[in-house]
Amino acid sequence: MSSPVSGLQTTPSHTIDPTIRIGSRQSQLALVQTYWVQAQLQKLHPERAFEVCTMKTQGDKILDVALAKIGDKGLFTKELEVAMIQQQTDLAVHSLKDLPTRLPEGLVLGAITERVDPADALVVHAKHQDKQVDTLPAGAVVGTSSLRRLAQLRHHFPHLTFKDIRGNLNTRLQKLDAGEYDAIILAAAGLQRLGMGDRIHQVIPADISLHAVGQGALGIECRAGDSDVLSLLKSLEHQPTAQRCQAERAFLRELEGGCQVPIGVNTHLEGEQLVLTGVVASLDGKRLVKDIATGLASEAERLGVELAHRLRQQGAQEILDEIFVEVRQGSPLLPKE
Ligand code: DPM
Repeated sequence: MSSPVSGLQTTPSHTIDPTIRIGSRQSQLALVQTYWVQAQLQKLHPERAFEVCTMKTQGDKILDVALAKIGDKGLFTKELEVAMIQQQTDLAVHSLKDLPTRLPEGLVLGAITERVDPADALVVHAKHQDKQVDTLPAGAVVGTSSLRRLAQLRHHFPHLTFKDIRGNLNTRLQKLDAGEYDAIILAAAGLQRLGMGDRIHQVIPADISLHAVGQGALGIECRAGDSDVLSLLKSLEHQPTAQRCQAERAFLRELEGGCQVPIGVNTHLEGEQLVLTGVVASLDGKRLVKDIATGLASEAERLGVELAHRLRQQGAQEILDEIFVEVRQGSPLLPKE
């Protein structure tokens, strides 16, 4: 075999970069987040073109079944992932907390954006304007479909009643205002991103409820081998958020928790150190194991795994195994439908 003739340029001297196609769910919150990512990319890479392609996920279609019952492996992400694998889109913007900790073969997290407030927020009916989460009356109906919120709140306030709530933010707020619930719990981040931060009545303190893994941050997923998109996304990565979320996701992955489990976290950075708090609680709120691990932020993954092992030694696995059965059998401890 002869080698190629030296000096001959085989790549075309002029290639046109293709438009980058961004996949998104169609919900108002998803679109706000996706258009934000598109605008950031456009600003940082003005020579490139970015286009948004919207699609419905399974989670958007099944609105009448309690979240805890449908299982959660990629409920809000799968269709977006299939589109990337089939080359119909190039990246997908997710609320990081909706993105499973194990991604399909061939896809990676290309960037984690700067986190906004990851806390949960209490939104109350007008008649409870003078109340806080700890002063809601016995029997007050709290709307949530999150087992994490339910288990932690039940632990502190066993006199509250929990009722399932689904639908987008506007629908939920309407149901609350119509009197179906006394209060609802929502992520502060979602309300703020939709310009409804004024509905936040109380930011729930971390000692009452730890937030979900990845809450308040966006995760941008793309094909593992797509070096063009990976390098574009690098410009959106917020390193401190990414380190915190790596620890949180490693913690959840190690406990083999899906999106719908009573597992909560909190993280903060102290110089080079990362502090990770994690909790696992039973549905009746009676058992709650919680611990803190501190280590180098550069070893975030390891820290998450370490904390998971520690909680397991304290009984977290038994609690999680029990919940798995309770969810499958439709336990009366689940939020009422
Ligand atoms: C996940 C949960 C919820 C969403 C479970 C949890 C809340 C479900 C509910 C994994 N995804 O938090 O324990 O209470 O009915 C979701 C929201 C956001 C992303 C809305 C919310 C916005 C905040 C963010 C739904 N996914 O939590 O109120 O981007 O972090």
